[in-house]
Amino acid sequence: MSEHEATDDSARTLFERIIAREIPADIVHETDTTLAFRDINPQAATHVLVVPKTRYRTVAELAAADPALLADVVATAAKVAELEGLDNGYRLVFNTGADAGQTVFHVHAHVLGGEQLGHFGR
Ligand code: D5M
Repeated sequence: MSEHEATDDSARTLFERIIAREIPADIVHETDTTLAFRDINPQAATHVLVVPKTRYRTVAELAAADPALLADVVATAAKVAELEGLDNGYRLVFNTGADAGQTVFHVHAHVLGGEQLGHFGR
């Protein structure tokens, strides 16, 4: 376990348990370093989450500690968009912290698409 895997709590997150196959998920794609699975509460016709297999709490923490792994997450998101046929575009979102409504503190990219998306913000 790296020093980053339990920065503010010792409990394993939901996503670590999905990565370990302890909780079922609808997995879309997997690489050596990332896992992509469907969001349980979809906010668009296509809504997939991409996580690094190593836990960092936020995208800022990931970017500072392991930029190559952040690049892997973005590349997996692009692969998911290709596999899901999001040829007309998609949105990549990293909710970060309370104001953005981040609920799971294992960094994850939301891949949203498959329909015309509304403008984001409030
Ligand atoms: O996004 C956290 C996301 O995680 C939110 O969109 C719901 C999703 N979620 C919660 N539990 C599950 C399971 N078990 N499978 C798949 N997706 C799940 P945030 O950016 O932290 O608000």
